[in-house]
Amino acid sequence: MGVVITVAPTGPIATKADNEYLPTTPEEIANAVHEGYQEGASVAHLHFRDAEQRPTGDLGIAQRTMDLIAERCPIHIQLSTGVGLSVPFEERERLVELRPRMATLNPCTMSFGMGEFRNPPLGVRRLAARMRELGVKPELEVYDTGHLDAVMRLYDEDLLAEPLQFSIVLGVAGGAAATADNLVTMVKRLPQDCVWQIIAIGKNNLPLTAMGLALGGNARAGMEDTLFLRKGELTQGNRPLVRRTVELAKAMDLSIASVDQTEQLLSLPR
Ligand code: KMH
Ligand code: ZN
Repeated sequence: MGVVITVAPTGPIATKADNEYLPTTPEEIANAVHEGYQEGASVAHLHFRDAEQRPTGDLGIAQRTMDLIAERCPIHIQLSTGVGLSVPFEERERLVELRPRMATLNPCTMSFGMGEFRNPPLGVRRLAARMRELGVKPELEVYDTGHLDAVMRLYDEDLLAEPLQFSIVLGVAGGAAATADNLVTMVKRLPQDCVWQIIAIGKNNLPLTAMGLALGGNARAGMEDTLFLRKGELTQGNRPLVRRTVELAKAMDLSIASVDQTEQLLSLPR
């Protein structure tokens, strides 16, 4: 039924000083998502910023952005509960109360560059249970093999409903490196009948996205994962990154999932 393309317009780290085209306000993020949708994305993975471009879990900013997106297109919303390294877990987890179709669930605390990404075991369990209660589908972000084991423990504790939906995140300093070998190792260890995509951070974004597609995964594109279109060339917004990923998939003779097909492919709760 096709490949699910996610647009991730803004992450937790970069600012406009790194790339002036990075969207940070609700309007800019909504416009970037709309452009991604026009290019073929059916899921929008969202982080938010305050007026000083700092990552925020502010529910008002999140709701306003979601409303602006809904005015523009019917793309499925996936909120990041990762939010940003400076935001306490207890603020991050509140975002699921807005009842997006999906939200990320990061199973483990880890180093993240020179910072710490705090995901305490009890908090992760509380968040997983709440997401199940609200019918918010978790996207399970695994940055190393041990994170896969941690997710399967949550599954054994009946905190996750099938089919499990994974993002294999490679290239974070603190997680596994963005190499072909690591991707294959992680893919081999995924449970049967799960849905997955590669999130390749930084300079190996393009080749690992291609590998993910070749191995049967979905794909994500956007300025959360890379600020460059190619070596030395900053991307002028999210549209070129999404367009390139869609072209890549089509060149591999894969079709692009529509919003309706994505709902089925990801088994999104009603
Ligand atoms: N940018 C990712 C590597 C999440 O969205 O839940 C980490 C992240 C997690 O932002
Ligand atoms: Zn994210």
